[in-house]
Amino acid sequence: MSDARGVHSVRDLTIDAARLGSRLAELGAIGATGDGGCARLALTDEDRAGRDLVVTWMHDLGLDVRVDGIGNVVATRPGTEPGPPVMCGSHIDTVATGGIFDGNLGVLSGLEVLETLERAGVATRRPLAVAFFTDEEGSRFSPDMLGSLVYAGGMGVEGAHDIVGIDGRRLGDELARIGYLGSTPCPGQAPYAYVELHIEQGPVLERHGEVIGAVTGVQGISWQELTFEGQFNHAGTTPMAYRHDAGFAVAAVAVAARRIAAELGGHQVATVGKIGLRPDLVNVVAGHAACTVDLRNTDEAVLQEAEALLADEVSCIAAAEGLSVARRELARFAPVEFDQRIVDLVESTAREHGHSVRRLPSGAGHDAQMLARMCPSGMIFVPSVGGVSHNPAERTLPEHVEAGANVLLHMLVRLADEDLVGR
Ligand code: HGY
Ligand code: MN
Ligand code: MN
Repeated sequence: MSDARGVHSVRDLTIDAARLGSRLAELGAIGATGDGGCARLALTDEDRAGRDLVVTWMHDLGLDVRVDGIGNVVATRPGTEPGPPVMCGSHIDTVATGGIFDGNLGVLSGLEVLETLERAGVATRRPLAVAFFTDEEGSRFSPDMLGSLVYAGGMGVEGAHDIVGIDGRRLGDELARIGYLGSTPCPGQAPYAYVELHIEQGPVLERHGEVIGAVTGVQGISWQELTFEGQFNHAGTTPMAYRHDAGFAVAAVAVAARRIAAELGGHQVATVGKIGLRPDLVNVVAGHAACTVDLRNTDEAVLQEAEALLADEVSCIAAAEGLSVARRELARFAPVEFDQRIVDLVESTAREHGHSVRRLPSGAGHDAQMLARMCPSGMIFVPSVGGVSHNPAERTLPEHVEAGANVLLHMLVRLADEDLVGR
């Protein structure tokens, strides 16, 4: 590590918390929802504006900025030696009730680390890269983690371009419309290692009073859309025994999903987050209804059991109400374990800097689970106030933001300078 003022000074190097905080606020103001949150669904005009702002900051820092065929943006600071970069990053697209930290923290902290090193005149052996990946949320275009999935070679870019969103728009057309249909080939270059800083989005760290989470892995994710077809009919004249009420079916699915999660217990979660009825009028029995079901578990076998139990329930509901039902898979990813050495490094770096640390799995999906297909990957969590996320009230204390970004700084430098034999 060549450092103008000696190796010891890098150990004491810290990020500029005020600069990071003001960038989180500035990016959070794009797509602001007026209640402290922001809405920047993937490939919308708001997403474009957020992308443009972050890319401007990347250019201002003199980074080599590349956009690939799915709109992923990777900005690289050269090392003193050639070779694959140590990469950090996350996403800057949000859900409709998004906060300003989910994803944004990892991208802006990575940018902050590179700026801190640049201003301190500290070079690293390996290049350092900070990335934001397209459509991590998957809310508009499923599956989630789509950009990093394509980056890692888990889906072809042409197939991804043909995905149709919940608003009927084609992903490739939207990518071109916002000017982020890039020319850098997919899959992307495999990094030397990948580290993602992210808010926990759950209550564990706060409940136990810890500051840093050494994330052991990501739980399995199963998203599906169920569409029921029944019979439109008059709400007043149709006797209950004569109805084929698709609206009743989606409500029954929500109740069944909740009951299955309770029966399986443990980490099992189930969510019916999206329901649509047609004609969606007070005095018409819904002849058409669609809903989504999000099932997750850290244990793949139990997740499959949850899927099977739900499938049985759906068949019974449809048969009893005289409905047809169609099922469409929206996302399906098995649980992922992170590289043990990276998890250990999160823990040791946190302790070296005096932070309490806990190992825990991630309940949310993350780009790191896709990068783990191509290089040693891991995540740093910081606490979410009240365990709340995907909510305008999403918040992480400034001192925890600073702690997480400094752990990221020292992990990236360590990985960028280690001897290959040391891996
Ligand atoms: O759904 C998730 O876990 C993430 O927010 N994409
Ligand atoms: Mn996220
Ligand atoms: Mn999210």
